[in-house]
Amino acid sequence: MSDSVISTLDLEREHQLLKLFPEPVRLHLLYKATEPKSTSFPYRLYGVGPFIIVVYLASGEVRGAYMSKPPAYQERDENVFLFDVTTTNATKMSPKDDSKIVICPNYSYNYEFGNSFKLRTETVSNESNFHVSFSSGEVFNTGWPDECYNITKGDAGFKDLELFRVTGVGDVLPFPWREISWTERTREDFRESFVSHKVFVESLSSVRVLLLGPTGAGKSSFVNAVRSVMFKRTTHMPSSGAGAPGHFKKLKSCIIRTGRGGPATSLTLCEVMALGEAESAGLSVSDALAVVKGHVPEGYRFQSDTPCNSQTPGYRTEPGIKDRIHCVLFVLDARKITTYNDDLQKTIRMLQAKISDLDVPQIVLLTHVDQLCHAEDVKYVYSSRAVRDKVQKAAELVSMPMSYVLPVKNYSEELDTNCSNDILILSAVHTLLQAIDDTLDDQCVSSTVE
Ligand SMILES: Nc1nc2c(ncn2[C@@H]2O[C@H](COP(=O)(O)OP(=O)(O)OP(=O)(O)O)[C@@H](O)[C@H]2O)c(=O)[nH]1
Ligand SMILES: [Mg+2]
Repeated sequence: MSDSVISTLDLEREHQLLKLFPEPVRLHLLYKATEPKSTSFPYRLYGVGPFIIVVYLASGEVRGAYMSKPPAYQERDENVFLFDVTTTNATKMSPKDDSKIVICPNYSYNYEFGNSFKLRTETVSNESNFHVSFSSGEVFNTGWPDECYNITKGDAGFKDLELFRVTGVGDVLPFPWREISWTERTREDFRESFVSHKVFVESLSSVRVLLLGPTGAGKSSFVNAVRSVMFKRTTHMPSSGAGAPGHFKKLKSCIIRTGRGGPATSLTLCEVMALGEAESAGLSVSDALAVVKGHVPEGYRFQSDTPCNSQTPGYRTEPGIKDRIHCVLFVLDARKITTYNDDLQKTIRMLQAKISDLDVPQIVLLTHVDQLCHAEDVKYVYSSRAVRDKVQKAAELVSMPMSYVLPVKNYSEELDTNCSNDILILSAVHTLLQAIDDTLDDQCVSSTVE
């Protein structure tokens, strides 16, 4: 069928129709009755299935049938279903009878879906004539009234008939699960809103975001990625990807600047020792909480077996609002989300519960998504089924809604930044700052009320 032929199926109905399939699918138009140059209908039904036949009635109703394989003489198709589709809903119905195709000796083809939907086609001089009949019949319970249409004879009740091939779409979903505009304009808008962002509380020039996660998850790389976006070229900090895994053991705060040598933005990203994959290893829950509350001095070297306490040099006994952590970012590797061991999951859940008690917002950053969706450009992350599944798994792991999980790709091997990746990183920064603003706003309102 030529590309210029446009289906009668509008986008809303297509969207509803696609929902009838458990797996993501795409529809390819193979035949359209009102297109004069169409090849005959039965000919189009050969080859690889599955197929759907869609009948458009002048009343606005759209009905049809699905066949899981190309029809063969008198052969049953166990997976056949009938459907009704509106702009807001699609209903699937099973014909209780076996669906069968009857090929008559006089070269007319009958496609029967139980008694509910019958389609007889006759091809004369390479042109197909149709006779369509719908019947509810008590046994079939489709709710369809008994109706018959002779299609090519210009029956008043009939508008069009189309045949589609249904194909799987692999990793790419027919509709993205999060909307974002991947333009240069969006990148500039996000950058501008970040540069001009002012913390809601006047006494606070910068908010502190703590990155918590297992070793190799991409904590240092995220700090690096945010700096790279602002510097408009990839930057490399000694802590990112360098040394043996888990070598980073200090509390290190990085003020993000608007550019190289530029003024500070309102964001400070704080790194600490990685969370251990065994209970006794890595950053302890008590040390993590001490950092969140603002007790731990900059540069403090963590030790798994000795917690930071009031005897630690530089320990802040009465931390102020500027010493505290204003948001915790759990950094997790999308490739490992289903294989993180029980000890790590337990630590994350324990931290979450205690951090919630401190009224500090928490967000999940899901890294390495570029290695899941095999897409060259990260603008496909929100159309990737694999990424969506991992976002869902991450949300389940931390018992948070999916909207709190932000997929990113950190700059790792590239020398230059690029628009889509910058947008993904800047949108994560935007979400962080918004979550902090909302929490501070809420805290200010409650303290005023008290
Ligand atoms: N492809 C890809 N590689 C990444 C991504 N994030 C990090 N990496 C790579 O993963 C490795 C580990 O990243 P780091 O940023 O050092 O991890 P970390 O969480 O800081 O680990 P520790 O400092 O050991 O706690 C490095 O080689 C990074 O280049 C990502 O989103 N995509
Ligand atoms: Mg690191």
